[in-house]
Amino acid sequence: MISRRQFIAGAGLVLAGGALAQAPVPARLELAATDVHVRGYPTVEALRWIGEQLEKETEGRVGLRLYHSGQLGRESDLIDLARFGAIDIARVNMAALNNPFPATRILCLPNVFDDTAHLRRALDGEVGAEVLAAFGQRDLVGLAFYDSGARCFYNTKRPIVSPQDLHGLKIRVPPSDIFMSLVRALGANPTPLPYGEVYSALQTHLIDGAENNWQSFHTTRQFEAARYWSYSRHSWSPEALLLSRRRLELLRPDDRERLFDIARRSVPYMRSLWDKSEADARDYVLAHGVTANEVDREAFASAAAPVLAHYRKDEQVEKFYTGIRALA
Ligand code: GTR
Repeated sequence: MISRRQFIAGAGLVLAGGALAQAPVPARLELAATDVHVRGYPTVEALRWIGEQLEKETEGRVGLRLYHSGQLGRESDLIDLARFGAIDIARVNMAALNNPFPATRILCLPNVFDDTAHLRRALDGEVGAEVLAAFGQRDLVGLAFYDSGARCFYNTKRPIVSPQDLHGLKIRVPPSDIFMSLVRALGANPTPLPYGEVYSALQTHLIDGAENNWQSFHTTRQFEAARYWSYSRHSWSPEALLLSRRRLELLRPDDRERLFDIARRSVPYMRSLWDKSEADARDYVLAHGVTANEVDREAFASAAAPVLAHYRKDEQVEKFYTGIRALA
């Protein structure tokens, strides 16, 4: 398998070549796509599907090479690699985009979405379109959103029923100021760590817990160490599929349109995989000894309210918030 360093060195050559040549369009272009998840995870399978459709619909002019399982590094680095054209497609979570792309913040904040159907209506509507367009400000093209379910807390110590139960616990968060403030507002100590390090951090007790969806909890095997899952549903932070604008320019105009269209069509495919795998992941971990409990939803909502109130002082966040709540 190619190492991350070899890949990036190679990409440098491609970029240098691309800068010199400025088109002509190559006879075949293989797009490098990245994901931190393992084979079989819905986002990875959606990328694989995109690759198959691209091969077919461009008659082999465009293909996709998939680097899954975080082979090319952590999400915050992948975003930069895509911006500079060293990779073509990055599938990353909105949390990793919150700091550089303020338009994404509304999608991670607490007390915004009621359920998956509500989230999907917002992503498919005007707010979704505006957030996708905002990626254009920094050399990216927003291709699509994917679901990521409700994020919930899990830990090695005890069931979390009210925010008080989180007090004193070290909880891993993704690289986002929103997640840092949210976990702090709920009374725990936020510890930012890359996704790939969470399993061993739980095993070695560097952290007491983390928060994520059922599928991530299952496929990373974090459930072997963290035996308490608590249904806090504190964020619905979805996934983004981002394309490097530099690399887009290497595609024939009709193939660009094909790629946009295939990415759009991958959304219902991904959603069907997501809906099925959510229940499977939950059943699997519960059958393997994890206990799940409902939380005091009102106590969580009121402890998280100051975080939302703080971000709503921003005009764009407020506009998006009003638009999303109108779809509730
Ligand atoms: C998952 C998401 C990943 C990654 C991870 C994390 O839900 O699918 O892309 O962002 O969360 O917490 O780092």
